[in-house]
Amino acid sequence: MGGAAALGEFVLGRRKPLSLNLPMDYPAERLRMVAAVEAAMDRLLPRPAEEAGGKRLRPVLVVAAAQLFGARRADPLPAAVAVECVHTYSLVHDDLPCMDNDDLRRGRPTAHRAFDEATALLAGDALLTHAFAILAQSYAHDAGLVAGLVADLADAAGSRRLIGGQMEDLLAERGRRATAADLAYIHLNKTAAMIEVALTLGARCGGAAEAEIGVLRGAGRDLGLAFQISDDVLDATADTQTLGKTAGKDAKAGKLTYVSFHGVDRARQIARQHGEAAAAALRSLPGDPGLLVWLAAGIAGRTH
Ligand code: GRG
Repeated sequence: MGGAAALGEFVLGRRKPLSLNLPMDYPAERLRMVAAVEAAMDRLLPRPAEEAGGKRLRPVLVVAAAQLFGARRADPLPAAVAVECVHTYSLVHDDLPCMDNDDLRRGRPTAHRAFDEATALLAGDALLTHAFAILAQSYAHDAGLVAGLVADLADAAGSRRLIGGQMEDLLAERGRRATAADLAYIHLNKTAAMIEVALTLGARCGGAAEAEIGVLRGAGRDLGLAFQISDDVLDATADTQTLGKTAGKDAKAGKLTYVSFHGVDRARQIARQHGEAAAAALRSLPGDPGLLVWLAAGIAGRTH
C-alpha cells in the first residue's frame, strides 16, 4: 500500500494505531490528518497549484469527527477538502479591498495582491463552487449522505450564516452602533458556522445518528466561539509574523471584538469556558473523544 493510501486507511480508522494501549499522540495524529487532507486536496482540486496552506483546522475536525463514529459510512477526506475550499474562498473574498482590504494572509501576499482583484474574486467563486462538486461526485453512491452534506454546507456558507455574519460585521465596521448581541451574532455566523459544519459533515461521514449530529452542532458552536474569541485575543496580543496576517488590525479599525468589549483577560476566560462546554458535549457522545477534546483545548487557548 502506497504512503498516501496507507495514511488514508489510518485516518479512516481501518488500521489500528500502533500504540493501542498507550494514550494517543494527539499532536502526531493531527499532523497525520493534515498530511492526509493535503494529499486529498492534490487529488480533488483541479490543478495542484502552489498554495499558501493554513492550519487546516476545519478539515482536521471533519476527519476527527468521522473517526469518533468509526468512519462507518464514508471516507471523510472529500468532505474535509470541501470544507477547506469554502473556508479558503471566504478568506480570499474577505481580504479584498471592498471588504477587509488586507495585504497578508497565511504569511503570504493576499490573492488580490499576488494576482489582481478580478482573479481573487474568481478564485473564490471557483473554490466555493468546487466544494459542492466534490461532495456531489465523491459521495454519489450514497444519495442520502450527499443530501445531508450539501444541505449542511450550503446552510453554513449561506446568507443566514457565513454571509449574514460577514454582512453584519461590515455594517458594524461602517459605524452602525453594535451591541453585545450583534457581536455574538457575528461570531456565531461568520466563524462558528464553518466550525460547526466541519463537525457535522464529519459526523455524517462517520454514520452518526441525527441526535448525535445535533450534539456535535452544539459543540461546534462553542468551539467556534472559543476560536473567534481567541482570534480576537491574538489580534490584540500577538505579532504579525506569528499570525501570518496583519496583527493589531481590530483596535486600529476601532472594531467590535470580545477584547474591546471585555478586555483581554476576561476574553481569554470566556474562550476557555466555551472550550470546556464543547469538551463536555463531546464527552457525552459514545466513542473516544480524546483527540477532539485535545483540539478543543488547543483552540480555546490558541497561541497562533
Ligand atoms: C467573504 C462571505 C465571506 C465571509 C468572510 C472568513 C471570514 C468571513 C472572514 C475572515 C476574517 C475572520 C477574522 C474570520 C473569522 C474566522 C477566522 C479567524 C478565520 C481564519 O481562520 P484560520 O485561522 O485560518 O483557521 P487558516 O489560514 O489557518 O486556515
